[in-house]
Amino acid sequence: MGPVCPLARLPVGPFARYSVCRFMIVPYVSFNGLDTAVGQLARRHPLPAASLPASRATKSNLLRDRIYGHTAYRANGQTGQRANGPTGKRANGHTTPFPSGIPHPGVIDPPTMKIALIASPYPLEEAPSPPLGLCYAAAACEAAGAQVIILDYIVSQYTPEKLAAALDAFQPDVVGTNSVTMNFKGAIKIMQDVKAHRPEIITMMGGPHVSFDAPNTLTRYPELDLIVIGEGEATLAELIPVIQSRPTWHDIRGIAFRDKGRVITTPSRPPITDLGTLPLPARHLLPVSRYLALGFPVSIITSRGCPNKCIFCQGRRMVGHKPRFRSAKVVVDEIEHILSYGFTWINVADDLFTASKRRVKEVCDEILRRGVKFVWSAFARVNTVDPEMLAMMKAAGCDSIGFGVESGNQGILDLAQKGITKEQIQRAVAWSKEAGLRVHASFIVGLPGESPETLAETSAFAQALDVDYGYHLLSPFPGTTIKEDIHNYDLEILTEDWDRYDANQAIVRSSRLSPQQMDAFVAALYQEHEAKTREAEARYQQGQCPPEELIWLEAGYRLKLVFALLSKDLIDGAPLKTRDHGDPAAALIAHVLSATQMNPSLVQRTVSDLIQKGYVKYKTVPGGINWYWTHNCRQETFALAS
Ligand code: B12
Ligand code: SF4
Repeated sequence: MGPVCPLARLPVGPFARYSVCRFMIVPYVSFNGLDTAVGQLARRHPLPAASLPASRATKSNLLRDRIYGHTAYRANGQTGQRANGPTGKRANGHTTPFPSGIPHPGVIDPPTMKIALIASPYPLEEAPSPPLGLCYAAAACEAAGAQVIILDYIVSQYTPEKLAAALDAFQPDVVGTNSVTMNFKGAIKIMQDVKAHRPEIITMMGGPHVSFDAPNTLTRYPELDLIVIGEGEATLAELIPVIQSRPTWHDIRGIAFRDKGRVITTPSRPPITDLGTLPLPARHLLPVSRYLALGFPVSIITSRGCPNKCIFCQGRRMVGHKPRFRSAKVVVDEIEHILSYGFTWINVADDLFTASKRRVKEVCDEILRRGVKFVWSAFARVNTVDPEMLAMMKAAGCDSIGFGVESGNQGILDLAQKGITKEQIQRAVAWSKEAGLRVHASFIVGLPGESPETLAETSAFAQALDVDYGYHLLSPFPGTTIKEDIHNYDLEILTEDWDRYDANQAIVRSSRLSPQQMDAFVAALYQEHEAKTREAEARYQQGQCPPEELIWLEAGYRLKLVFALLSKDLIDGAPLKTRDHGDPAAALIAHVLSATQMNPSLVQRTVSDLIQKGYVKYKTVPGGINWYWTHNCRQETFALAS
């Protein structure tokens, strides 16, 4: 499998970009024609042909805080309960506060520690989906006895004012966030806003970017108190109970912080050996309805670790070289848990799901034994699959598989220590097709050895594979071999502006290739597609699209519209007046239409669909109505224990 999680070129304008994310198979458009793609999303989220009646606002006695604008709430605080998961047991799936096997000095009981975790924004082009690592971190904090909320600014608008209101309402002791490199600057800005508003709050970060840039980050950003390096659960289990006593930080492995102006990095922590001891990711804290409305698949991790040594990969450094597997039972328990929220599409995002054939068989058998019906995709390495494995996956509901192919030039594959051959790529693709799987291939442009000739070779190879494919541009992330040993590779890194580390623009140059040449190569692939998109859009405007094309176009427009509703807080606005429109749904539709200026029929059908599915509801307030996003299918609003 391969990183630079490349990909993700999503249709946005409506389909300026297309995608095959190495880490998630997202709605994409086949480069071989207009026939697919976003249509994949469309089939899962068909738009109704006509508008549906608005659902009634349900009675709520919750005190609403302005956290997601209007949709997060303080409630059940009187009881001091923690939020329960759908099973009624502890939300993390454990009946005891501590997963066994993780060292921990104690829990905070009764829970007095309050932790707000922030999901930092990133763009639609990167396929926003429930933040898995943050949910694992949240579950670990809950297991340590803290009261936790997630403030999700991936699917709601971030403003410092909203943050301040949320902090005032919840009064957290600790605020944490994470980021990849490309959205680090946005994430650290939020930490700065936290400190500016309430200097007494302890701020912390985790995740792949800061794990490999900790001293630099702490030196440059005094507003950040502490960084959790690498895998977070075991560290958080020890840290959270003592986090307010700074001298004890020296004794916690796997963190970095400042002490008297010096950055201290404590000894590293070995990987967690038994993943079965971990609490389930705390998805009950997420604004699930918003993610359902958006419609991307939910990621699950069934294992951690990868023995390979691809030089561009940061993931392998995060998770260690030894694959560690969760049991098939626990994996399918989590799958059922995810499906119980209404999701129907899961992305198995392991670094190397196909590392063990026996294990793949166990997971597939367990899915089939329980009769769990859902569609899923997975990433794989071409030299770890065989026809039998692929057939098992298909039988268990897998419909697509993503391969990190990286290059069509064998010399580049070897230099990148990818450990695969072109023959293995061709064979794996052929087997996958025979098994009935849709295949996605992800390439990296700008690896060591790249030249105009190798680019031409890659282009020909990619086309000959006859699969959906996409290019990403090399992004030498902190912690990767390629960044650390850049001088060995005839490459020069042109910027440390982390905003530009999105793998969608060239930020390296070699003696044989300029960044402009790399960008032009990638752009050429998309230009052809953009031309086709423009033609389709013209037909759409004239009402002349064939049915498949219409589905495809509308899925892209719907995605844009829903993301606008979320990221601009268009639903959670000021109270709407109904008197001019008669009914609440009409008032909302009129409001969205005027805010987005999008096609009236599409707006009407999309908004009606969101209402009909219960993702948005309204309540009557003096002078009008308030529309809001529900929390999930069980909890209309998000209850915070106080
Ligand atoms: C699944 C995945 C995705 C999925 C789903 C992400 C999601 N919704 O959660 C999708 C496809 C959407 C995706 C998209 C992208 N991804 Co991605 N992705 C991954 C992958 C394979 C697994 C991540 C994961 O969930 N791991 C499991 C959890 C448990 O681990 P974790 O996230 O690291 O979290 C742990 C710790 O970091 C820590 N922690 C996490 N959060 C917090 C917060 C606090 C406060 C604390 C204390 C601790 C803490 O505790 C957690 C539990 O141990 C990784 C590879 C990898 N192995 O890391 C790449 C990876 C993270 N992705 C990467 C990239 C680049 C991207 C994209 C930019 C795509 C692109 N253009 O290339 C986008 C950006 C989207 C975004 N902002 O996240 C890079 C990041 C490199 C970097 N430094 O930027 C990685 C490392 C792959 C690589 N290239 O090596 N990705
Ligand atoms: S090291 Fe492993 S996870 Fe990283 S790209 Fe290579 S095979 Fe994939």
